[in-house]
Amino acid sequence: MALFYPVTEKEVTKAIVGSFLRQFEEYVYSDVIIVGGGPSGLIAGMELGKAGHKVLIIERNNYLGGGFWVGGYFMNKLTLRAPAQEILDELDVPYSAASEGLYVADAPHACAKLIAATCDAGVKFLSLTLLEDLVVRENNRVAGVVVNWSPIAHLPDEVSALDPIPLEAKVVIDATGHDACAARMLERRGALKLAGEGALWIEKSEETVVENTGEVYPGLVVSGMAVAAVYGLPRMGPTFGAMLLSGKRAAEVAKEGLRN
Ligand code: 48F
Repeated sequence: MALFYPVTEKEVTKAIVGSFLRQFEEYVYSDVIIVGGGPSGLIAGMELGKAGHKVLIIERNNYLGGGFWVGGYFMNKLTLRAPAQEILDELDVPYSAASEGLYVADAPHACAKLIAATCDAGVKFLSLTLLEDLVVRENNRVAGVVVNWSPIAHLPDEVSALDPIPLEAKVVIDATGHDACAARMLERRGALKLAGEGALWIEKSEETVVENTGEVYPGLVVSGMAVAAVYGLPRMGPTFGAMLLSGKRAAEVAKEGLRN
């Protein structure tokens, strides 16, 4: 008597393909597409998903979490300044006080819980998927993303001539971190000018990144470190409170966009 139920290879492959394609077809149109599955993109997705919106996160890597797996250098401890530890409470992540107003958590624990909470909120993901361009339609409004298989970026030209495909959304959030990839697509066409990130200054960076999180172009919201790249704010370095608060703010701005 075998331990497992008898299922053959073709059934396993059919289950993967069928399940993926059904979801892919459903998500060719979403309320919100978030580009980048780092901390700010995940939090934004979690909030929008909890509010009942249909959300797709596009991530070029085969794993989610971006810079949230490691605190800084090679050390897997995250720091957050008050009041951002309240989000760790929401996610049920343990942490300790390092000094007044400064908290430390285990990065793998926090990252895993954030990914799980985003999944629990109903958000769907496309992995190994690279943002190649934006869909821009009537009234110069961003109306979706153009994506391709991300390994294509590392292939020689002769084999990388694969056409990408477009996906539509009512709102797109650029949560691609320091690269600000979606905003750069608009800069490439002269529609936006990016100031580029400034030198590191934690306090100034955290305040101004959260403050400036918002719609940077009709239909395009920037979140997380992409905000610093767009507005020329200082870089933040090894602390994460502003990523979480910026993601929350991006979700609020996106909700406003969905209402209009
Ligand atoms: O870099 P990332 O973690 O961005 P974030 O959410 O947080 C920044 C912090 O991690 C840290 C910091 C402050 O503490 O300075 O760096 O703003 O996550 C960005 C995600 O976007 C993906 C990338 O792989 C990462 O997971 N990404 C970047 N470009 C693309 C992309 C692209 N063109 N297409 C798809 N995904």
